[in-house]
Amino acid sequence: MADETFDAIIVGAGFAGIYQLYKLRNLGLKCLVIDQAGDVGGTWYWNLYPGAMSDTESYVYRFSWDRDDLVNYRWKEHYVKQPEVLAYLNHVADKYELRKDMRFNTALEFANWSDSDERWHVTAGGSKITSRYLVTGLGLLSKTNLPDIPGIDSFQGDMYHTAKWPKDYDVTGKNVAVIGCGSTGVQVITEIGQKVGQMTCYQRHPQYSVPSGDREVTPEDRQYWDDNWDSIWHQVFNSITAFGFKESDRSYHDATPEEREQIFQNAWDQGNGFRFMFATFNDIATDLEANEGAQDFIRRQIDRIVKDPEKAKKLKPYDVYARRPLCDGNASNGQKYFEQFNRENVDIVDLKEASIEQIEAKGIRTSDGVLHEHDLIIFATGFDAVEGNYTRIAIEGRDGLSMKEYWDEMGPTSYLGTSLPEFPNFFMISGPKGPFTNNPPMIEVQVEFISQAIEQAEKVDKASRKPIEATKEAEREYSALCDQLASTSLFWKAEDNWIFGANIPGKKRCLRFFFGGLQAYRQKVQEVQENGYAGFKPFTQSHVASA
Ligand code: NA7
Repeated sequence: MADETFDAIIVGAGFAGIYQLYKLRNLGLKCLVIDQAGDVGGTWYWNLYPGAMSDTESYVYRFSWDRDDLVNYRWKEHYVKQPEVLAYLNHVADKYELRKDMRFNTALEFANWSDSDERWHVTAGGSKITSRYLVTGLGLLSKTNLPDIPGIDSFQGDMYHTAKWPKDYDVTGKNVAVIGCGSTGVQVITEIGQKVGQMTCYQRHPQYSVPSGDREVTPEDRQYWDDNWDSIWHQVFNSITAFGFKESDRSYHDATPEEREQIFQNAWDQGNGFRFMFATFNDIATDLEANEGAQDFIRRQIDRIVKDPEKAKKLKPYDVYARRPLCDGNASNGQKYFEQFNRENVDIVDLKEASIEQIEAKGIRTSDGVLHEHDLIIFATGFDAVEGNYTRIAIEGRDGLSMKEYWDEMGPTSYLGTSLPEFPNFFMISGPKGPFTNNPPMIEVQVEFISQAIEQAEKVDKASRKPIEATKEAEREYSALCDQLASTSLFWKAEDNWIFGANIPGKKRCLRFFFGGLQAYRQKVQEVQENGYAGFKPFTQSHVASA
């Protein structure tokens, strides 16, 4: 049987795949989205754990391009929870009838570029398909990290990674272990503290978590947003983090001790981890003294909140505040993360004092000889982030070169976070060295760049058409730019940080993001376009005309 043919295959049906399909279909291309999940949603399809929410404020955790939805599609609170994000993405898929070009329960098994017919040859869900373009929207965080703990298979209770959480699983009354206190762990712990019988949190590094400040959307909030959508999105796309707040342009060193305290307090009261790190002062993430000021403030909040001094001691971080900033939501009783540890049924094990030695039939044995009995173990242990999603799939560029081989040699590089030399007509959304920002606006910028490049290539007549391919030189220069932008960041100093691949044994410790912010990234992309797609081999009509 002849292979099915498409103009573009898009892998992933989350924010990225949905918008990419919408854009490429509007160009008149015959597209197919494939996803191993059973429906749309991407990250939000899989992450069903209790407390799952976006820690970007809800009004900027959506698509900016559908103004009608911004005004007419309502959301309840200042932070969207997993069911609401999933419902929103389903709504967009329905509204634009996207599902007719989507195929679910269909994993990408193999993709290979052939120079002879200038097409991608793909095996997915057992079928063979080909396309001119291959675009991946695999998400930054989808390959789970399950630590290799001795005895893990002997546990007789239930055991779930948060990203593989069974729908409607009930934790009520259970004796629960939560391993990992990152973004996810903080959310789970906050949500289930009041429901479980007993909970022990196994913490390797204490966290600088800031409350989200979540609350219901009021008619005044709604009115404000509806009156200001243009300026809201203008600000987002011209900011660093794209979180909807104005980043501070003031140095910590230019403020008096009283002003610093007030500024930190205001940010803490208003809520949001990114706001606390980036809207207080402009040097928290780059200047150690400023960073220590922020650390000290958060430690004092922990001391103030947590009544048991022993628990407070374990919960207080002393390392640099330079991981992805965390923020915790409100449980249904209004309690936040650190307040959970005032509950009698919630305890904490400091793994630096007693590490996990093994998992046994009845629970977790720590190195001090104690067996902590549990009937549920929750692994909130994160992901093999960024390139982990790519290297598990066999995507081969020119001459059978796999992405894994390419990155084994080069490290997880790219040109603009979207393109790779030797991988013609291939684009990544949220690939390595993309901007470290709120995801939906960043996805929009990349999808629009990719769509415009494809539009230019499609204008060339078939006989003279050339594939779109980044040059090695451009990739090298762009990587050097990323390194330069990150060189002053304190993020390098944080241990086991997934942003540098340091949370997974054996992974290369190097930069995986563009730290210049969304505005600078947009400028870079615009420069590339204005200079005739500089850094790509010639592929547009004007290239053909001048050849
Ligand atoms: P993270 O942020 O990578 O956090 C994973 C947590 O799991 C973190 O606290 C780790 O400890 C802990 N961990 C990992 N392996 C182990 C082992 N072997 N033993 C004990 N503890 C362990 O993942 P999340 O899912 O929380 O968040 C990922 C992103 O998803 C987040 O940034 C958002 O963008 C959404 P550590 O602190 O490194 O010592």
